[in-house]
Amino acid sequence: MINVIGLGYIGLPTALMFAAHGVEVVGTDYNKQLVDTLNKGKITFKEEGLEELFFSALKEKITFSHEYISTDMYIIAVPTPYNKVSKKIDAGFVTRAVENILDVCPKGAIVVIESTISPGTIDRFVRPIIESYGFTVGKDIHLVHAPERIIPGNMVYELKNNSRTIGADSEEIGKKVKELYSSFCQGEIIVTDIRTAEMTKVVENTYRDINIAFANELAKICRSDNMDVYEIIRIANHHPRVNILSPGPGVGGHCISVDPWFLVGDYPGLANIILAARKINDGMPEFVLERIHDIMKKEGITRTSKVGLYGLTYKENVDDMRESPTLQLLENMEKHLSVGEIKVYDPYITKDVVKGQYHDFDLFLQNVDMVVIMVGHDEIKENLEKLEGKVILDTRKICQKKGTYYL
Ligand code: SAJ
Repeated sequence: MINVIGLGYIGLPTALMFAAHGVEVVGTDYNKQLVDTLNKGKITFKEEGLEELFFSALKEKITFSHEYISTDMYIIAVPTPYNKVSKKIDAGFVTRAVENILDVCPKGAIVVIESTISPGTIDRFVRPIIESYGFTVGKDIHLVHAPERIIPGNMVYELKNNSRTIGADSEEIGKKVKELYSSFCQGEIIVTDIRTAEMTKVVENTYRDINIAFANELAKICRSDNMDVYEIIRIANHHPRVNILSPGPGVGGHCISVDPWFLVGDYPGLANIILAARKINDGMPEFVLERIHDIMKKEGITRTSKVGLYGLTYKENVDDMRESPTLQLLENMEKHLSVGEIKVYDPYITKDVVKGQYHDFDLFLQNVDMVVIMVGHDEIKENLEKLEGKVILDTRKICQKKGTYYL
């Protein structure tokens, strides 16, 4: 039996996947309301294929609780935010989960940490806790780091098909955990040591952040000298060894915009490209604001209230707003004391979260002259004809209509 700690974006699909493949699972979360919802047979967030997975898991052995149980295998999937000032990891959720496990687990238990952690987190924060309980790591408790790699929007597929990394102190434990994940994972499972696994995960997300920053910097260069960045990237990517990602309004989400900071925080003076990339990507919402300003002037739009931002989530077809470029843009506007007028709409966000928010696409469109496409949800892709007559700034390059403005 395994106890999965943390039933959020990673923990829930993982718990369900194990259960659907015959592993007995108890899913634990300190949020009682979330546990109640799951126990009532309702899913807690939208994700392609998650509901089906939920129902097949429910047919097998899975229960949800807000308590930790005594078993010999734990999987921790709790958040690992970073301290906004020091840029270092805040490992508080992970360490509290480990303490709660130590209160109930038998000797010999394996504790797998799936949450993304900066290199050295297990050495610095987790091993000392275990020792303070009088346990010996590697004998009484075994530690493993098996970082998740799934992408919101395609989680269920990727959970099954991606390859994975497992970092363990000994080959024997690594092998045991590999066998467990093999119950559903069809990708290659690579066993290594813990520090390598920690670093590899952060490196993967940092690679993507730097690549996106490069695309964003190219967008700015091309804008300044009247070149088409999309055409340039398209052609460059025909080179067999070039693969530049797409420019956009900024980088959101809880991973790519967060993990590179761990390296900046831990290796100041060494993490230079990484820091520059973070700054470029964090500066994109401001660049979009400048574009809006220029286009308004050019088109004779004098009131911000006639401008509408389409999309509040950090990317297309998900309901996740963490670190979203649109929220960053609105924050920037607030700094300039000019928030409140601009209109906002996102089909995935049904609650009121910002001022000037609409919940009906047509009504939103009726009230604006200019639409800024911040997120390329399918809804807008399938309804581009509704933008007829509007001034359009498309930060995602999804609209081919003549006269559309881009980054
Ligand atoms: N973005 C661009 N241009 C691009 C691609 C993305 O501007 O060409 C933006 C997106 O719009 C979004 C942000 O970057 O705002 C991040 O989105 P994403 O789809 O690239 O990644 P995430 O954050 O949803 O998921 C990532 C994935 N990591 C990698 O691809 C290396 C996923 O595999 C990880 O599991 C996840 O982070 C995580 O939890 O670490």
